Amino acid sequence: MLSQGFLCFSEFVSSYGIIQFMNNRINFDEALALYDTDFFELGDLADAARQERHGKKTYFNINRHINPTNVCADVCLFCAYSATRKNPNQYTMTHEDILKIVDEIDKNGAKEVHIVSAHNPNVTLDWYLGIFKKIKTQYPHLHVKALTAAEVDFLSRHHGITYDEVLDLMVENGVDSMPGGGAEIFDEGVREKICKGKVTSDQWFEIHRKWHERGKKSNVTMLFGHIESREHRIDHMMRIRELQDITGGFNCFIPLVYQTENNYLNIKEPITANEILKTMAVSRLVLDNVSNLKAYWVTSTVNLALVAQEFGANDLDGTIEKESINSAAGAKSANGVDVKDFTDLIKNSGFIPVERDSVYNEIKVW
Ligand code: V47
Repeated sequence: MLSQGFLCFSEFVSSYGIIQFMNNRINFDEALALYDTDFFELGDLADAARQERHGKKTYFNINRHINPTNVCADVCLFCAYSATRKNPNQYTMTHEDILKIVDEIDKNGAKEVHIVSAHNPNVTLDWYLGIFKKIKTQYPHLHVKALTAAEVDFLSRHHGITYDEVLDLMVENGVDSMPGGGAEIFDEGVREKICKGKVTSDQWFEIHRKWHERGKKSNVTMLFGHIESREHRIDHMMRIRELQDITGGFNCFIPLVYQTENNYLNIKEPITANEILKTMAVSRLVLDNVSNLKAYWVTSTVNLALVAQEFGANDLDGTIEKESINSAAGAKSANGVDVKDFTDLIKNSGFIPVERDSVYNEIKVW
């Protein structure tokens, strides 16, 4: 019934009600039609779906991103972080450097450390994995979210071991969950243009499926606002929904807004706020089996992330403190936000700030 077009869609929603609408799983064409729906009507639908699951609660955590090296064997045109591209300042941290940061953030009350690196061919497998064991031994209460599927694929290729072996080593060394990076856009044609040679879409899903089969959770991202179309975004969401139906292992979907600076994609027109909010709303409605939708303020700005709470988002990531990948491409995020300011912003926008742990157990209502 929804596929009949925009007017019928509106009529359908008003005559059958939002809950009735939400009991129908949205197909590809219907998802595409949502983009042409009235902006505020779409927002209301996404908000109703959000409120049904989470009410007015907005989750965040006290975390820190660490990016231990920017030396990269892969070539992604959207990336400004990799030192092999436009960034001449190579760095590779030692385990001692990393532990020093972890010690600092632990003292500041962080509950999670998020560790994502470039694909560095000059360091050992133990450089990548041994750090997790050291963190877990010295700070057993910290949740370690680390290694994207792109890194897992790189380690497997570079060190001649299988995905299963890399994933087993991650578990052995204390990785608790996997971040959602490396997903970019799953459409193979777009991937060929923006990140040729990196982990393929099928491999990305294989790695996450194997991780979920180990009883572990992960996130999934989507890099949007570059050369992809709305159809590519919907295809991306549909592929996620399919694996989630099987494993239930994704905690959270994170649409990452493409940052335009210092990279080789040369996108002249940044995506509009309207299109960002519509994409948030559509993903809330399409991904009916992924509980959490993150408005990652580092790439969307804090202001738009706050508005996104009314377009389906129920999670604002965290205080972050420092981040290098998105800020290299122009995101104004390098120094994070203070927890008091962060929670005040959420409250003043009409939502309830709830500190969570990395797997969405509630820690404190602020
Ligand atoms: O995969 C790279 C993206 C990702 C640009 O799991 C860019 O909780 C925008 O995965 N503009 C890494 N984005 C970051 C990531 C992430 C971030 C926050 C939370 C979580 C989570 C994961 O950064 C990469 C890539 O898609 N990225 N360059 C750019 N120019």
